[in-house]
Amino acid sequence: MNKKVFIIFVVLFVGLVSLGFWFKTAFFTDTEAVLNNTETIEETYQTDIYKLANFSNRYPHGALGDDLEPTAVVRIKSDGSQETLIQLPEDQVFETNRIILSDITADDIPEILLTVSQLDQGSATVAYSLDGTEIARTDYIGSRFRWRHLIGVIHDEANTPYVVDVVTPHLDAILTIYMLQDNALIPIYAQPGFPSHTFGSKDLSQASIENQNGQDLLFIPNLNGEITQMKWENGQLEMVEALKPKTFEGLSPQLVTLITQGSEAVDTQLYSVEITDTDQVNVVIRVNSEATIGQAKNLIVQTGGQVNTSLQTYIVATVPIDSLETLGASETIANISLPQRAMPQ
Ligand SMILES: [Ca+2]
Repeated sequence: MNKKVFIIFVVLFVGLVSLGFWFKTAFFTDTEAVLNNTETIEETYQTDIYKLANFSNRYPHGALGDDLEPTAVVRIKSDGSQETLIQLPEDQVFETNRIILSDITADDIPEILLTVSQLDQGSATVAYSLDGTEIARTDYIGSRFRWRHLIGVIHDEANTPYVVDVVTPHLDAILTIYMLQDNALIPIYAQPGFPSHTFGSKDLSQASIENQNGQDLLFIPNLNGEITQMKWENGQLEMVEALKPKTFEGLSPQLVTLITQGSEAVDTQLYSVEITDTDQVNVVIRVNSEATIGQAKNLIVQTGGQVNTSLQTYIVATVPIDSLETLGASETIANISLPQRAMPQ
């Protein structure tokens, strides 16, 4: 090989390598930025923040509305320093958007509770200590894309903690209660018929455990569309009250069902209609024509609501529950309804 040819080879080689680096930087930096910008609910213990991170699309299930799931838990100290406590292996993701910190070992130090999904086995509920060491888990469900909705920890009359989740909330919806035994969460109670989550919704608080006057109460929807309120005593769930769904005069039965039970439509997040935790409801409203969309927006604002976005004759808004009747009864948007198909482009 003469000198000239050799130099040309070197130049070409260096050029290709540089081009490769440029491509990697140009594309992957953006991808990583997007992946890590996904919204999650973090938790604080003492002064440390615990946060989900390192999003991946390697488990494209979409139970929570998209195919991006976190794969790591990081701890952020008050000085801003950050350390990775947990990084899942390549075949697993955290199929949740929130950290739950709750003590399950009765030592007054919380554990980190998360839903872990495995590519072939579906979901398990897993507990880690605050340093990221796994301390206990349920079995996996056993099939890909079979999810469980982790609700939290409930205490019985002796103040013993038990983990609560709903296995396959979009299918049999089996409310399950676990006790900690060695390194396992052992199911000791299981009852089907508690659809605690709407497929495709990012809202994991449709069921919750709340302490009222020293008593833990589980609030969870049943198949009748009621919110049941139960306590856990002597190894049994005891019904305290079943709250009937609110009635909304002037709204179509379809919309009322969607408001009280959530939407099965999974085309896009914009179509989920759900009660938020502040006594408000997110709605998609379709008005009769583009001419009246301005009036409809004004009405939403006047009744204490907020227009989040609008497109052609569709409005996506957050409104107080109590103003729904006003909105539905109004002539402006008398035909309040939910589109069942994809939003027009
Ligand atoms: Ca503990």
